[in-house]
Amino acid sequence: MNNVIIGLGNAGSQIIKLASESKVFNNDTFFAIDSVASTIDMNSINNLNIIPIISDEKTGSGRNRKRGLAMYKYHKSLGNFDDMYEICEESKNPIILVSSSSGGTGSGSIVGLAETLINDYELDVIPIIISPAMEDPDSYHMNTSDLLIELSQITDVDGNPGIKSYSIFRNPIDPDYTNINKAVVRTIETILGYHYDETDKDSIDESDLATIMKVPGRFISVYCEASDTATLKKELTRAVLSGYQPCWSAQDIEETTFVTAFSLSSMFAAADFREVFSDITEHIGHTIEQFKNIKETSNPDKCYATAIIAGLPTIKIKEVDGEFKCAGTIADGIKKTVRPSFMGGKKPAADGSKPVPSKKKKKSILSEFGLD
Ligand SMILES: Nc1nc2c(ncn2[C@@H]2O[C@H](COP(=O)(O)OP(=O)(O)OP(=O)(O)O)[C@@H](O)[C@H]2O)c(=O)[nH]1
Ligand SMILES: [Mg+2]
Repeated sequence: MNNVIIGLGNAGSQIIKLASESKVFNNDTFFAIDSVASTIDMNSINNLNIIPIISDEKTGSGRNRKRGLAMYKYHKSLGNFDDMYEICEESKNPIILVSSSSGGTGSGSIVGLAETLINDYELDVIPIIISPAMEDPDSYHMNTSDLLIELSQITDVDGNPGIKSYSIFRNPIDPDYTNINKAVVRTIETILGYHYDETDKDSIDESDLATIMKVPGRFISVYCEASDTATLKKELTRAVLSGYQPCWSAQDIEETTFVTAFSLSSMFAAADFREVFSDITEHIGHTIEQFKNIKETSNPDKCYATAIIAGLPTIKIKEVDGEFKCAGTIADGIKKTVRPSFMGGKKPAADGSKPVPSKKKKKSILSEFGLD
């Protein structure tokens, strides 16, 4: 059985496209669902399944989540997802869903898809949400709040919260998404178990990962590689404490029960293990479970590690005042001028001679509209 990974909207589709090009995945199935067929170039067509959800002549949802959800429902009613649902049913549980929160297509349709998979097919889903940079416009943040609320309201067939664990990335201000998209792909590889080498020392297996992924709340998951363990330690610490997945706060340390899974593959992994993760563990409080995978390798020039920290609270959202302060008219705040009476008199003739007063004053047409 293989995994199913589904990207929605532009951000979701771009990340899925990158994942489908990764050599790490093994026989997994990738779907990209977007309202713009051109999101994915034709070279990707062999690796991933593209499902366009275009409803009419207008492409995209223009950051309109309701429209994104409506397009999902419309295409669902046409049976356009039936093959995908069937593959999901036959695959490993959970199903990974990737979308940005800020747009319309992905942020709207992911709610409908998650609901369908959870309720109609009784599957688990793990949403990986790309949230906006703090500096992004208010509308991005409003869509994010609405998405997170809607996801939290999905219940399973027993009435329990439908989404148990999830991951949230925060986009950089710089719209070059190469690095964050790579980081998302590595997170998916890690939670699906692709970076744990077989070992006779401590090991993380599929059932351990299943346990970690059932821990309610947000998780942070990173994979790093380096040529030596000192550099690896720095990379890992940076990725966990100040990476694309927002870190927990000092207050969260008091209020959170952590579950961790750390893996290290290096020449002296057993001896180096504690040191490599020491900066991270310093920031972790009460831990109910710790999983480890320690693999000693024969390559002195390459080491790599993963860290999953689960059970975290959600991210701090930028709260936006939804009131739209509507602009006034074209002349808003501009006062009508009052002219001195001499400015309203007849202009001198072009040759400089004084105007000759007419004997009988003719009433101007404009006087009817208030002008003398
Ligand atoms: N990390 C990442 N973010 C992206 C990418 N493409 C767009 N974004 C961000 O995603 C947000 C917009 O979401 P999109 O995924 O483009 O929107 P959509 O789901 O296609 O919805 P529409 O509004 O209908 O186009 C913005 O914050 C973008 O900066 C990407 O490839 N990677
Ligand atoms: Mg789009």
